[in-house]
Amino acid sequence: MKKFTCAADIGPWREAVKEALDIKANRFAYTELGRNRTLLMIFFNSSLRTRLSTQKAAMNLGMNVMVLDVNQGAWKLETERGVLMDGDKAEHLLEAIPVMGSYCDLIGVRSFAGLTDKKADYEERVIEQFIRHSGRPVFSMEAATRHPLQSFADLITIEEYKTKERPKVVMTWAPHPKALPQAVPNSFAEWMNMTDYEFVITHPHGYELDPTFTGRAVIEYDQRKALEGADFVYAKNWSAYADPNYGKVLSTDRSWTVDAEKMGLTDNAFFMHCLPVRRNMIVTDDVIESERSIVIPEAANREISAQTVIKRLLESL
Ligand code: AN0
Ligand code: CP
Repeated sequence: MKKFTCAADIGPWREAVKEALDIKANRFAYTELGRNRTLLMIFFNSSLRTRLSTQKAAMNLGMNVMVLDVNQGAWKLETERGVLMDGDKAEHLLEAIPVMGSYCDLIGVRSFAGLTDKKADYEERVIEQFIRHSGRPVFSMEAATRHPLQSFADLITIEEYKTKERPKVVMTWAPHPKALPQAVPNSFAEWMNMTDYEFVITHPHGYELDPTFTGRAVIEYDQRKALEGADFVYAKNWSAYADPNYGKVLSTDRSWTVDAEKMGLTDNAFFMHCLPVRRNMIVTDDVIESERSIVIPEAANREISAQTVIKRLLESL
């Protein structure tokens, strides 16, 4: 594997999950693989899980790890070519990227959608420049349109907890006060569409995602109907994708919050969320604290998805 930015990069999903579960059972089996290799993690946005789980995964493989928070202590970076740099940005990504590449063997990048220029976001201009100019294998730690390390961890988690061959998985939009990217729901849909699970997406009108990602999913505007018989409920907020409202919050309607009454419509479903989650906006305290909530093991599997991906990237060096 030479890069990891989307579902296709992982190849056959069952093999990937099997490899991940083998790693989970023996996570120190490959401590020589990363010896004298350096991972550089670059964050343009905040993180708790991605930062810690990816660093831990690299350490499990014997790697050295460097972390750069671009917005804390580095020069402010210009990302667009052709700009007259007479403002507050002291350095261009086109110099910064090959310089960063010269200090490491692998690069992880977190760069969220700006949510103002849909074309720029969906062209993935930032991570694509890293792929083109760093000279190193690059993996996404959430880019503008996808969060594949999260989706891979989600898939591993569903495979661990499912009790039916083809579970019903329902991804539901839920309210949030701030505009969030579509990366997590796009990516979750992309990974679910690789499987043969029953997959339903529910959201209010106006929150339709890019059909390239939703693919074969059934779109159901009635949240209660969507939840009937669900085995997994995957809650997430996202801002509007469709024009002219790209990147906007259209509703904070709390009738979409996942609560115990709604979980009662499911087939005793497990509750999932990528975290961080705003309690009583996205999900009520009692649901996230219930015994059917698997948000903590889901987050723990981020170490496993990252280790599987970094292992494969190291093997390609
Ligand atoms: C981010 C998002 O929705 O993309 C990161 C989630 C992993 N969430 C927030 O910014 C709250
Ligand atoms: N789920 C996830 O990626 O969390 P962080 O934003 O804390 O990394």
